[in-house]
Amino acid sequence: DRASGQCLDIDECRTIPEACRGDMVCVNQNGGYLCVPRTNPVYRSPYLSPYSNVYPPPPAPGPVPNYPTVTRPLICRFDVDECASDSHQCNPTQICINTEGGYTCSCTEGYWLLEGQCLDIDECRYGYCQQLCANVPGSYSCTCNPGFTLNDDGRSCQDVNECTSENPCTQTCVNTYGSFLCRCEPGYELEADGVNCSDMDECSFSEFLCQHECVNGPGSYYCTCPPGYNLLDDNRSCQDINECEIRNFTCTSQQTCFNIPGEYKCLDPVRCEEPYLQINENRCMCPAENPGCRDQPFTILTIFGNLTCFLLFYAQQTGPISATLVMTRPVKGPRTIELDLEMITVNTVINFRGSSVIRLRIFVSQYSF
Ligand SMILES: [Ca+2]
Ligand SMILES: [Ca+2]
Ligand SMILES: [Ca+2]
Ligand SMILES: [Ca+2]
Repeated sequence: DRASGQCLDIDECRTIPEACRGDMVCVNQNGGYLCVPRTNPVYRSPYLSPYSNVYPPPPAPGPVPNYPTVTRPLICRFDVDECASDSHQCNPTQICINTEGGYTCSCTEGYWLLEGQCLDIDECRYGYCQQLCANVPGSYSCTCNPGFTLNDDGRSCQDVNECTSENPCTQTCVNTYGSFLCRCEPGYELEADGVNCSDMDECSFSEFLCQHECVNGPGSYYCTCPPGYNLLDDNRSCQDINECEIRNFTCTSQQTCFNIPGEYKCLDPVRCEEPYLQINENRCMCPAENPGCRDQPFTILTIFGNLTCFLLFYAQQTGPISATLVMTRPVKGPRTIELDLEMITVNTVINFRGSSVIRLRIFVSQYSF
């Protein structure tokens, strides 16, 4: 505009025929124009008259934009998985672990990194197991000695109480650390297998255990006595039953009960045979005036005795009118021995010769008690 000396905008929408074609609408701008769709409401109005000469007031200066201050590098939103895309540099023995913005090379559990290689850790060398250890690539396994079980930690061992689980002993079981012991009740002895108990044959230990007979039994033994004896309170000695004293006999009223070890005898009364006369119950005499008595012993004395020693005898003169009967060798009972001991009396001064007999009847019992 020459009058005002200012540049005026040219309204191309009016001056240029068909500035916009089709469905487009021409919108004049300062220094140019725009073709916008007819449906766009923004530029439909107001339509400024190019002749108004009125410039729209310059826009009021807005507030200064508040730009964010940059304090850290920008983070890329989308990580590249180098492990999946096989674009990593990990060693074949290593495993690739993707991280945000990168990746790391690592070893799996049970391996360690040594000079770029993943090598198996020998856990056995480092005492991972309490007892037995077997190293395997990438791992290890612990086992226990016999008598122990592996704890839940897989490393330590604990003693098995064999006595509670299944008693292996036939009698008493004693648990020990790592094993067990079997014990036997009195009267039993542990067999070589260490488990079973067998009866001890106490009777084989000593022949003096019982006076008469030893009977072995399970876990014990007992003594027996032959008929006619009672077992004493010591459970080993036998004592003769005195049948005569307790009147447990079958002798007749004429007989005399004579107790001997293990039994008794019914003794008939002593009878004197001709030409002897009965002096008292066990003595017979041959009167000197009777011619039939000339060469006979003057008296016969019958004595009963019993012996528990089985011996034979000989007589030994120990003085002018005494002698000792000496036993020389064993005689096995039961039996009855009759001994006639004749004592001859000689007097040369009056030319006298006489004799008397002691008739000994000795009952030898079967046993030495
Ligand atoms: Ca290992
Ligand atoms: Ca044990
Ligand atoms: Ca026994
Ligand atoms: Ca008796």
